[in-house]
Amino acid sequence: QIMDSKKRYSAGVLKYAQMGYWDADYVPKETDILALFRITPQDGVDAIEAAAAVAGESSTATWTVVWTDRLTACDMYRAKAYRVDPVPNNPGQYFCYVAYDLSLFEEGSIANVTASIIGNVFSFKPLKAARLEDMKFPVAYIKTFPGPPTGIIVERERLDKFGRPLLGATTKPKLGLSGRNYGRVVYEGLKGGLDFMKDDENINSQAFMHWRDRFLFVMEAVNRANAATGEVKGHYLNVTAGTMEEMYRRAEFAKELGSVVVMIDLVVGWTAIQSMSFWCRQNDMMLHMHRAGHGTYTRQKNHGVSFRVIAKWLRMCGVDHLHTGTAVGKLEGDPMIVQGYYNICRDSHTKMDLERGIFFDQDWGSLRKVMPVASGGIHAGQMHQLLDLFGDDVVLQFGGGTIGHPQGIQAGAVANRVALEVMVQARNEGRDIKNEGPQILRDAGKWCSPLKA
Ligand code: CAP
Ligand code: MG
Repeated sequence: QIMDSKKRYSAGVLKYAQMGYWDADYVPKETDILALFRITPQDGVDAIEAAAAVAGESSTATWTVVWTDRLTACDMYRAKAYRVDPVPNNPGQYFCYVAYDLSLFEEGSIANVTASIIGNVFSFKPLKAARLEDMKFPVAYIKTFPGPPTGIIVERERLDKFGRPLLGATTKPKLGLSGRNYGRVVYEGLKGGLDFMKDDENINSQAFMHWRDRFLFVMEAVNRANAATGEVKGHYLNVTAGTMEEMYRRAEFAKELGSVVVMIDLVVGWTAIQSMSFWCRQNDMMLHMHRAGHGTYTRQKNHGVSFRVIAKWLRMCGVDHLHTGTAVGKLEGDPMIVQGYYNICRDSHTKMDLERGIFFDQDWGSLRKVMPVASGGIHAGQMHQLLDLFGDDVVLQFGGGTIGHPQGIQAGAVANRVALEVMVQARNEGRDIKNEGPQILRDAGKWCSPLKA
């Protein structure tokens, strides 16, 4: 098989196993970084050779042996593919496990991790497709990241809200509102009973509403809603912009206005995320992360990067909130797999759990926990399912499911808050909310007309 594949590809391409990037006897060290790739080798390419190539190209190798290897501690620096298993029910696909020595990576830099692990291999000719399914980081490496600036426990203390999920909503329409009208939507949602309102991923500073207008009207709405309800509420002000300088400027203004939280989109990139996290830590602010764009590389099951890996990287980068999926809403997501993402955000120690797509144990050291955010096409009628799937430490976010309410925005917020409160109460009384949920909601609808509507 190796001879055949050599014929198919230019000389040298598939010598990686021979070059030392495959070692079936290798036992990963406690301090190694591990990666699990799902690879689909080209027809005729041996799976072990392909796995060795992945290890090679994501660590030290190029397509041929180079003299200068001898000037380095190459035995240590070579990543080792050490296990290859066929993927059940997916002919032609293989899980390949690769171990990397810790000294290959700069401390505290996801940019550096990604440049190695996903730098070259995804367009590598001997593979039809490749997907990074999971990674394991040693505690020694985890400890080089400061992690979430606020975390779940401190967030709840600052909000003074316990024992239930938090409620939010994305302001809609996504684009086009003026600052004043935008502020009205925020006030109505918060006054009606939501804990947070939120900017959408693509609202930055457009002609119809410059960012300063938005920030001013939004914070006026937040302050009025706080005064009217006696609760601590917030709005995720999206500071995503074209340069770091501009993002800092917007974040400073948000802080000056008394906001407790700022938001960025995943598309700003790893270094920008770590920089904003650092800023939030310095300024006692929460960082809300909208995973805009992730579907371009997380959705396909045979190619790209799994969202569980993205969630791990983001917890290390240090975000306080992370969009992690709903399983029941408008966007793609298998319930068990989505629960796996939630575990990555909230566990102190994530256990291997193949049903939830978790391939490795992960000790999070003392990194704070990320509050997962369920968002995307959800509404009050699904409250029992959401509570059953995700428990209390989650923000349930209903954009259309608040602002599209037939009786208005405030009524939409009331419907969500009442649905949540009755469901939490029923659960706490030991009722089977998964099955009785719809009836519990109908009963509450008898005395709450927004919920009934
Ligand atoms: C939701 C949302 C969010 C998605 C993103 C939207 O609005 O504002 O961007 O939740 O997906 O634009 O679709 P609705 P995810 O509540 O009106 O659906 O959270 O999975 O990253
Ligand atoms: Mg959105």
